[in-house]
Amino acid sequence: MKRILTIQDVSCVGKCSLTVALPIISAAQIEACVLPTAVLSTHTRFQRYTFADLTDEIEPTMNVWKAEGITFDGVYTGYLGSFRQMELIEKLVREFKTEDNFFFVDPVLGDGGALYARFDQKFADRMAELCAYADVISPNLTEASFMLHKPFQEKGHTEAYVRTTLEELAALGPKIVLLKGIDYGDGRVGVATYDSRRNEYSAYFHERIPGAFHGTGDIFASAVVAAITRERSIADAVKIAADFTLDSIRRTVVNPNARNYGVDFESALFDFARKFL
Ligand code: PXL
Repeated sequence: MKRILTIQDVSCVGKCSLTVALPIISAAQIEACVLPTAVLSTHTRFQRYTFADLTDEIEPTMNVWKAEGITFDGVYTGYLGSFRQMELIEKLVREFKTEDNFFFVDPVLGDGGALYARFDQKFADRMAELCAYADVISPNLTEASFMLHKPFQEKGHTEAYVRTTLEELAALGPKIVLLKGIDYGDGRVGVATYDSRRNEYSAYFHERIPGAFHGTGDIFASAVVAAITRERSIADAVKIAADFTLDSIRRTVVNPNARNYGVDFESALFDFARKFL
């Protein structure tokens, strides 16, 4: 069985980060190891939240793994809580990255043109530096615009804009860029992909369901990581992950009593898992 390490927070209530990454990775029959960056009562889009920073645990934990000879088929980072965490993650990658495994950075910073609570431009700049170490990054357009110091454009993108943005993100250092939230104004939304090694561009579009859905970036990233780990191509991984995210949103909007703090990916998990039998 493959083994991956995911580094992000535990939001105790709120369907995001580790509480979605763990079941999704497990459903693809991959061992999921965790390095929690913080424990929050609720994610930071709730009005109130506690935040217990776990930065000091990172180095001792990684030293134990190193001494025990533990290896990973992939390392996947999501929401990070401090500048020092990024420095320690760079160290972890130097220790655990080999020719045969991958480092995936979901540069969680914001959405809808704005940064999440607790983050500022400096944090986005530091995240851009972390992306240099990655094999694959998966920003949305908000995160791309902050990391690149470009104005945010929600809709009506042109092919030229998308290509330039992909190339600018690749210039940060990652081999492959997955850029979420592309909208050519035809009612669909998509993920554009650029493989800088092969100089290949592609895109996958699907129906846009109106509304903002929390945690969908984490669902998408976890599903892509799972599919890559199970040796799917990048194009297949993007399709599997985007379809699963859309399915999760669909199953949420049909429920009139849904609490708007995360989507019902649980209802879509069985169909997702069947792709990895
Ligand atoms: O879904 C991204 C995310 C992860 N973790 C925490 C968050 C958010 C988004 O707001 O607040 C703590």
